[in-house]
Amino acid sequence: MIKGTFFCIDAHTCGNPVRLVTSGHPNLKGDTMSEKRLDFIENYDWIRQGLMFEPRGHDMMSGSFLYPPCSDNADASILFIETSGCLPMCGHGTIGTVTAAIENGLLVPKTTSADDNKKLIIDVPAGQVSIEYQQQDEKVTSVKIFNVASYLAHRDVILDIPELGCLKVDVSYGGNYYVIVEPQENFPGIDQWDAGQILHWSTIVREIASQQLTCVHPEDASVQGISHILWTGKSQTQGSDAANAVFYGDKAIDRSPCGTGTSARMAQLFAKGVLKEGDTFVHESYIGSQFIGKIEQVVELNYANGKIPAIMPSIEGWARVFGKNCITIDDDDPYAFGFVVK
Ligand code: PYC
Repeated sequence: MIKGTFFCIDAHTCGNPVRLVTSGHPNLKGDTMSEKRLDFIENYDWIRQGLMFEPRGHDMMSGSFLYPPCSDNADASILFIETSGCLPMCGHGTIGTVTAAIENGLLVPKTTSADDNKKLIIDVPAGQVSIEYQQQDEKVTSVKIFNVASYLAHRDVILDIPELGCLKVDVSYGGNYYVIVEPQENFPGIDQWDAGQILHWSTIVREIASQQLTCVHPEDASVQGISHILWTGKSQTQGSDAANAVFYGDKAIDRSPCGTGTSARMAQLFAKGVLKEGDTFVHESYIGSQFIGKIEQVVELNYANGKIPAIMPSIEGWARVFGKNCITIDDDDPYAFGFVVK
């Protein structure tokens, strides 16, 4: 028996996939995207598994559903799906979703003034983000996201990694929590490691960091846990300020510079005095594609009984749509809900 049929628009943002699901949405319970995300995880995760994992997806697959706005001021809401789960926020996913949705007439800005043209407000599980996009004829040429408040959660933590040695890391939030590893004695930099080494050590670093550290968002406890590892090293593309390789899921290295990772990295560099309000930060992916990051504003987040400094980052990038397809998830198929080859 067929469990679901899903029309999808396939795109990539600076090299990383975005599958925008345009029909077959489950009706989710909740008033906010944070509540709707929890309902999806509890009751509809089979849709994510079927659409993201092999044989319909692959290790890097990532996607989204557009929903009506949850807030009065918003144009739409996005639910993110990925091989790693349902992210609270995804930068490359937002850029790809906005590009595919605008180009296909699925999203039209509520233009109440001339200034609102090509601007959107989107509810996401991690909060609310604003968008400014550029368009030439029917093509969206760039999307800038004004992301959620980002902050350094743990500083200079030592992780003892068997067979590698100690690593000194930071943990920073940019919509997801990232362990950030800079070049040091036991890690020469991403330019010196191949993809196999990054994948191998990432799962171990994530497991040890998760045992040792607690990461819970101070304003929404449903946003928690270390899901991503951001390794840094020398850049290869002209104009880049820094390079990174973000690990997620079980076997993925982000092909884009990673929007939430770039936000987390800017928050870390701000907290360590390397970047300041107003600075731009061109961030390069493992394949050399670039996002332009900027520290738009410095703010404070409520934390326990006090306040901690945070930044309001923006990230700008591009996406290209390359296909449309109709995917069924049929109970009759032994691989209806996908598999991962380890
Ligand atoms: O762009 O935020 C991002 C992202 C998260 C995981 C993969 N990409």
